[in-house]
Parts: sequence; C-alpha cells; structure tokens
Amino acid sequence: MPQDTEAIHKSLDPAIQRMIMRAGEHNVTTVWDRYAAMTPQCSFGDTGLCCRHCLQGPCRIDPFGEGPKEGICGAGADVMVARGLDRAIAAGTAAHSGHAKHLAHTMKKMALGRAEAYTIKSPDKLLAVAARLNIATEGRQERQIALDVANAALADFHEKDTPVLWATTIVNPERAKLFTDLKLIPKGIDHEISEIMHRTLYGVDADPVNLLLGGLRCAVADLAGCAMATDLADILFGIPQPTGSAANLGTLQAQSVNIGLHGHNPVLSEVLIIAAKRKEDDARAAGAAGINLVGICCTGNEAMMRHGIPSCTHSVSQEMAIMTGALDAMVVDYQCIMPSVVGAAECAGTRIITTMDIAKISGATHIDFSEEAAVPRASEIIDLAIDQFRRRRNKAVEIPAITSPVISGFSVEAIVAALARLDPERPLQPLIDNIESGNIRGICLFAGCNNVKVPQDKNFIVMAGKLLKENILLLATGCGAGALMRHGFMDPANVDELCGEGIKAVLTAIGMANNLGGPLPPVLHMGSCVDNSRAIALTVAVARYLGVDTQQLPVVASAAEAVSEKAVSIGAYAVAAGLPTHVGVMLPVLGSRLVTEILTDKIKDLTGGYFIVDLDPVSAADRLLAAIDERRRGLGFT
Ligand code: NFS
Ligand code: SF4
Repeated sequence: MPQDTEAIHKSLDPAIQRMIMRAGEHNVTTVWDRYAAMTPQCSFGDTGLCCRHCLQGPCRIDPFGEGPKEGICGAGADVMVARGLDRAIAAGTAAHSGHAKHLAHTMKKMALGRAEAYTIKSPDKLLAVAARLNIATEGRQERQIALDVANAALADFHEKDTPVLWATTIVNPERAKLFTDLKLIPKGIDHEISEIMHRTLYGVDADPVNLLLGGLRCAVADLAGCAMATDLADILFGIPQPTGSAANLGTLQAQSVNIGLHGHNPVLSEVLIIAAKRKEDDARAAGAAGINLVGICCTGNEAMMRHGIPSCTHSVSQEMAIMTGALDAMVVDYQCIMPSVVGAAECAGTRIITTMDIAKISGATHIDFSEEAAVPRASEIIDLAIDQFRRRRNKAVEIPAITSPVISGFSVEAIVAALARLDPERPLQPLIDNIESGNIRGICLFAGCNNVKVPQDKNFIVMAGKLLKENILLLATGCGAGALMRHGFMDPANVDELCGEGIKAVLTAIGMANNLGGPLPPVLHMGSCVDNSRAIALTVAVARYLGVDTQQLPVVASAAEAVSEKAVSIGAYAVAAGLPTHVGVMLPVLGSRLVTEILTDKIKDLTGGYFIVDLDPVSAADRLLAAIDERRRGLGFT
C-alpha cells in the first residue's frame, strides 16, 4: 500500500492513510485539513480561561502575563474553569440520558402496543432489572413489567423525593453510602443537568469547590443515564453474547448496497437490520450482490455486539468511509456525526440520511423516524440506499482491502457465563483468584473517541500494547474499542504476540473451558459508550463479591484520545466510582491550578478516584500501572 508521510502522522490505520491520500487527490477537505487551518488554537480556550456566559463577555483571563486576572463580573480563573467543566459534564449527561430516555419511551410504546416493530428480546434482563428496581414480577405479564420499568426509568429524570434508582441500585452498598454522605446522589437526571445550567449562569455559584461537587453529582446522573440505556437496550434488543465479526474499510463490498449505520441509538439500527434482510431481493433487482450493513461509531458497536455486523470505521475517520466511493448511504441518528460528512458525500456519491428531529444536517435527506412507523420508515431508508447504488454502479470505487477479525459482545452476563464454566457455583472466584495471584495484575477500560490532535489510534495502540504485556486485563468500549479492533486487538489469534504470560493463561483457560478451541481475544469489547456502565457493573460485581469498595480495586480507565463532552462526563463518573482515570488529551482546566489539583489529586480523598492527564501514552501506561500496583498492595496482593 502506498504511503505518504503526512498521512502517517494523521492516522496509524493504513486503510485510513490511503483514504486521506485519496481525499487529497480529489480535493476533498478532511477533518485533518480543517484542524491544520485552525492551528494554532487559542490558548485561553485551551486552558479553560475564556467565558461567554453573559453578554458582557467574552472575558478571558491571562494566566501568565500582565493581562486581566478576572472577568468583568469578577469571576476568577478557578470559577471560570470549574463552570466550564460543569457545563461539559451537563452536556455529556444530557446526551447519554437523552439516548436512555428515548429507549424508555420506545419501551413504553412497545408495552402499550403502539410500536409493533419492538418486542422484549431478553425477558431475563427484564426480570433482573425489575428485581433490582423492586418492581413486582410474580404472575405478571412481561409487557406489564416492561411498562413499569419504562415508567420507573422516565420517573428518574425529574426531581422527586426518592433518589434516582439507576444511580442507587447499580453500585455496591459502600459506594451508595459514600455518594449519600458526599451528597452525590442525583435527585433526578434532568434535574441535575438543569441545576448545572442554573449554577453556572452569570452571577450564581462562584465557589469552585462547590461547583465541582455539583459537576460530580451530575456525573453520577450521567452514570445513571448510561446504565439505563444499557439495561433498556438489552431488554429490547437482547444481551450481547460473544460474536465474530470484522473491522475496517475492507468490510465494504464494491458490488453490494453499502449502508453505514452511524450514531448511537439502536432504536433505529435494529429495525434497519431487519428491513435490510427483507429488501435483499430489491437490491439484487438493482444489480447488487446484496445489502451490506456496516457500523460507524457507537451504533456500529451496538450492531456488532448484537448481530455481528462489521464495523467500517470510527470517530475521526468517519469521512474516510465516504471517501471510498462505495458507501451508498450513511444513516445517522444522533451524536458524533460530523456535519462535514455532507460535503464529502457530495463528492463521493453517498446519500446522508438523517432520521431524528433533533439532529438534522443541511444538505442531507431527512426521513422522520418514529417507533410507531419504524418499519415503513426503515424500508424507505433502504430504498433510498438501493437507489443510490443504482447511480453508483459501474463507477470507480477504492476500498482498501484491509480488515481485522473481531470477537465482540462481552456483556457482563457473557463474561460471568464464560467464567461459570470454570466455577459454576462462584463464577467470579476464578477472576478473583487470578487477580490475587497476579496472572491478572489489574483491569483497564479503554473508552472514548479518536481526537484529531493525536495520530489516530496511536495512544490506544501504545498503551494497550504495553498494558497487555504487563498482564492487565483490557476492556474496551466506544471508539476506543473501534481503534483496538482495527489493529487486531480483538482477534484471538494475536494473544500469543500481544499478551504477557499471565493474562494469556487466563484468556486461554476461559476460552478452552468454553470450547472455543483457543483463547478469548486480547481485549474484551464491552460495547458502545453508554456501555461504559457495563465496565462499572463488572467492577461493582467484583467489589461486592470481595466485600470491598470499588476504590480499592486495581481497576483503572483511560480515554486516551477523548473528544466529546460525553467523554468528559464519563471520565467524571469513573472518578466518582473511585477509578484512576487517564485522559490522553488536554482537558480545558489547566488555567486553574486549584481545579487541576482537585481533579488530579485532592478528589482522591473524597471518592478514591482521580484524573491522570498525560499526553504521552508510554508514561500514561506507567502511571496506570503504578495506580494498579498501589491498589494491589492495599488489598494485600503482591
Ligand atoms: Ni463515545 Fe460513541 Fe465515538 Fe467518542 Fe462519539 S461515537 S459515544 S463520544 S466519538 S467514543
Ligand atoms: Fe465575563 Fe463574568 Fe460574563 Fe463570564 S459571566 S462573560 S466572566 S462577565
């Protein structure tokens, strides 16, 4: 494959490197070009020292020179930075919980018989969630129970006298008590978002510590939203189980109608998957070999986990899927869809189809999706894609022939079931034994996005490569999972090469006990970004089993190439849950020494968790290992 040094600095993925060159050849502007045009970026914004919260602004604070040290209203650096961080957490929470609320409405419509396309795919999960929420199940119909679960979910959004159930019932008792003592239990998910907007308004909260505690409570509300989204999606669409698939641009097929499923919520993609099967004949009548669905970003993760649908690409390289010229339609719901896809699509002959009322893009085709009319809308979408294929037929495409095999689908339920083959009575015991013996030195979750500021995938590859050699059990979600899957980290064939002896022995023992004829993959794919709740659930399960709190466990997290405000809110709830949490890009907090100190150090005294901001993947991995070892010593594991 031809290489160009500039492309190598943009992405470590050879398929993407080739498409970057192709974009250059066709004069298509990419995210990397726009980034170059944006540099040098404003250092006030970079450090969190710019405020536009009122019409007297914008105000900016000069951290070093002789310039102003406070805004026009008198807000200093600490207040400005804390307010900015709070608003990012609130935005992330609004997105995750908006996704969860959408699923709750879908479930309610399903239970009331108003959304025929949806059913209860996992009665087991329904019963488990209902039991956790104290909803009666004995002798009741599934739909009645589902209605109660949906109503309980919707009730968690507004302020009420009882705490948010998806926050209090999903953590271990020690953590629940700590949250209560620190006043971190949300009163309502939407309530917390709204309160952040209130307290960060002009002239309200001007105490940085108080602001940060408010932000942390909102982050717990974000955890609740994520956990709810995972629970409801599992009930409606099934609990993910280990499934084989493939990743990268080579999953596109020149002769098929290629449809990219991009965004986040499986409410739409699940119906599209069924509709595509029904429309195979129409595709063939149009001269195609068939319909080829591929995932992009978190919708891709959801579709891969439950259906083995291959993942085309993730995050920063979404335009590159279009650059192949082979993507007939990109169907999007919401979140992480760059508006630039429309421009790239115009050049390449892709149809961008928006589907959600809150997420339209000028220049795209909008199909108004609703659960009530899910089937006809889905079939309209597939028709548009087939029509686009007809126009594209016989035109030149360039699909880099690069794919990596992937095993995905490691829900907590699937992990526990796999461990039960080793110890049916106490499935978590083998995991604990291996942690204690050091075969598993610790656990690290890789989450979050690809950021244009980092050569795509570099931080993930370097860190995961190093941690695997050090016998860390790796979990991954979101576009972090996407990065690792594209580079072979989810292919069991690479265990020998990538893993240290201890972790290799564990992955092999579990694989063999489950008749896989070999090990589990080096990195376990736990799902989309809302599924970071699965990683928290696994941590909580281990803590409960050991009778310790989550902050004592050798479990850490990393958003090595974070982008979205959602990554900020997830990072904040990982810290609230007691985890040392790495961020591999600059957080806009460095303008305040106080806020930086609290986030990276002082907060440890409250929740046990803290942020590690480190842009160098090698030293970041070392710091995570040190955090893991410190906790091992605390538990008496040597
Ligand atoms: Ni997470 Fe998933 Fe990807 Fe980042 Fe966006 S798709 S929700 S925010 S970019 S990991
Ligand atoms: Fe400036 Fe204060 Fe207004 Fe922010 S809130 S823009 S710091 S005057």
